[in-house]
Amino acid sequence: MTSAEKPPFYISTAISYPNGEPHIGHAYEFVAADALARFKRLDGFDVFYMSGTDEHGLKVQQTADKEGLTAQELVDRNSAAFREVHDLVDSSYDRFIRTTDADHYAACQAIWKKMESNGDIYLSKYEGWYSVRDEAYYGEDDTVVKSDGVRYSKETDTEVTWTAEESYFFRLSAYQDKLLALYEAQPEFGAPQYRFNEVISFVKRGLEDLSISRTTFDWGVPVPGDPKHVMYVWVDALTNYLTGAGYPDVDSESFRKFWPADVHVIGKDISRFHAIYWPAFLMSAGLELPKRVMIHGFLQNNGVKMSKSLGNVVAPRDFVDQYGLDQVRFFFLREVPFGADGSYNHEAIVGRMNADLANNFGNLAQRSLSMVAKNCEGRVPVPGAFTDADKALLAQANELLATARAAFDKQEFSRALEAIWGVLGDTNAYFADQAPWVLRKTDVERMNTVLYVTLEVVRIVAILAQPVMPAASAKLLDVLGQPEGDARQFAAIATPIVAGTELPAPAPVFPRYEEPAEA
Ligand code: ME8
Repeated sequence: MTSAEKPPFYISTAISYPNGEPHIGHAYEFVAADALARFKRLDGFDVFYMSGTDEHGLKVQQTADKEGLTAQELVDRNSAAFREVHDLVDSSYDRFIRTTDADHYAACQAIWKKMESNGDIYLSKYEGWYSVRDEAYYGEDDTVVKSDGVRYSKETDTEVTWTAEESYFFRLSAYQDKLLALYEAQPEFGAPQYRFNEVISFVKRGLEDLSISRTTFDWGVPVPGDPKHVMYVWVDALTNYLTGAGYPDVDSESFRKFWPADVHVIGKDISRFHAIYWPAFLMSAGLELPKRVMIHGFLQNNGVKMSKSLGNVVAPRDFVDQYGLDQVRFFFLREVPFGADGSYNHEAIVGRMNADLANNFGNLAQRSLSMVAKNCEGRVPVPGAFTDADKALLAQANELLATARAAFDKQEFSRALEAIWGVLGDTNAYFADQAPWVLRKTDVERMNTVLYVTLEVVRIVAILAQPVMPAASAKLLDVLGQPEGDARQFAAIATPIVAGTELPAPAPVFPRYEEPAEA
């Protein structure tokens, strides 16, 4: 299939604030979105996967001031650090957008004008509380003065400051009913349900118009026709998803192909921006809405929120260096049901590495492949007639694609991996039960059949594991004699491994984690 014939799939992550260092939470989101992007590519889709950095706003400006840099210098330095994390975790983005990119300015100004011509933007004065950390406005009732005399947002515990200035407003209040109608018509617009429900309740409590421009600083996209205002950073940030698709050129091939986006992958702290403001802006501009907003939970270090002051922020690079990239990717997606909050700690990672990867998968592959190397002249053996046990196991392995597809379509990565590892568990039991090392002496044809069936399951699992563990799966597919390209696409699952295929010498793929010796 040429890319023009393939169905499109547009997936995005949030764009990160480059005011600080990337942390594990960012890496987690990149890995999840990347796994889905890879899954869809292997499943025959023409994928556009975008990530990037959210470079404007007061938070970035203030950080730059503190560091004695211009905002541009700060974002140039830190944007690169976020991009490096993508590369570190082998995230296969198609575009890394920076909101300082020229085409993004054009997109922001175009959507602004559309919303304005639809009568949804008016000039007034904003007076209220603003959290620079959250880049968000809060009503007085949503704030509290604590014993230190400082006023905080109740919800996010970040300091708020009084802001009074001329501002353009977006008529968000006019969208309450339309948004509720959207949620009703598309119950999977937001997921998981429990996080989406919070958004719905928020909208039901009533929406106020939203201040969407600022005049007290200039690090932002100028408002068309009134350049003393810059756009509120969230108008600018959300619009990145349109820019990536080619907006404002709505007739372009890419826009026609990729908009509306299939899924925006974001964290729980920014669900309102994505499931309330964003569809409202798009409705106002007369544009189609993304199909889904997938809201993931937060990763915590051993159950404790990561924070600089606690000194428990783990740099993605240290994590990957310690455990290995595929191991980290697997852990992220297997350990925590996507959507829920999760925790990482050394024991949990080592448990997954050793039990799921080294034992259940690596050992099975290595034992069956070494037997084939020694006893079958290094070629995939010719199987005899399949027994019921063989057939049952092969059937289970062949059903995995449908199971994984259904789970990935809902971003339920851990469910897909659980099903795959369930079949691996059954294959290990089968291998132990059939004892091919005994059959070697008593019934060579049966040994060949058992080895064939085992290699076939390992092949299917290796193909399905590619989105989560690209490097290890590729190595396994190499030792299974499966050439790069079509043989590794999901469509190849249905074509069994060919008896007689010559296999290279097997090499272990999943090392056990050994604790470093005490110094
Ligand atoms: O929110 N665990 O940027 P950001 C998991 N610029 N995910 C986490 C996390 C954690 N501990 N901490 C943060 C922004 N995240 C905006 C987005 S999109 C148009 C603009 C997630 O750098 C967070 O929820 O603060 C968000 O999805 C992403 O990391 C970037 O966060």
